[in-house]
Amino acid sequence: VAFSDKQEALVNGAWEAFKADIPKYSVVFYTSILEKAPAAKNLFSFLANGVDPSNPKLTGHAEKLFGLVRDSAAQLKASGAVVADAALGAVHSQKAVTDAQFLVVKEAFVKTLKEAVGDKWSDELSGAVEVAYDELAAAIKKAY
Ligand code: HEM
Ligand code: ISQ
Repeated sequence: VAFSDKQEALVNGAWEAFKADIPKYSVVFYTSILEKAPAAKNLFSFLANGVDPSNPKLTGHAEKLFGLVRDSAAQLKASGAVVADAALGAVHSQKAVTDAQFLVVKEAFVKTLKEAVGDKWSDELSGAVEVAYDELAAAIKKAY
């Protein structure tokens, strides 16, 4: 998938907006996931006591996922393809993560960035972050 300098810059800008308040946006992210998929609570041990923004595991996992999508955009711009760690594929295949679950996380991810970016949100930005997420998800699933 071809990815332009502009698209990469848009994804980087969204990442910076998320990083400006990771606890706040982590709450938006997990709350959105749990609304659509309450069973996700059982997948992540750090959600056992609810969505607690002072739990470093909770924010750390969110930061890692958002950072990987940003890396995905950089890879797309550099080479037009995303390669995921074998370990990343292994974790998700072991947990038998489904396409439906990838979609729930994607929707929560886009919603969170929309809130973080505020009035700088655009169709072009939405499209760029969606492509970066979808290509990363495809790279993870390749390992199944
Ligand atoms: C673990 C990233 C989608 C469920 C991980 C880890 C990473 C990661 C980096 C291992 C390291 C860590 O624990 O921080 C991603 C990315 C995704 C994605 C980039 C999308 C592009 C999903 C989806 C689900 C899921 C859709 C299902 C709801 C899990 C589970 C673990 C995990 C259950 C193991 C957690 C644990 O027990 O520590 N993911 N993930 N992931 N992921 Fe994902
Ligand atoms: C999927 N994989 C790893 C970490 C995550 C954090 C929040 C939501 C989904 C995730």
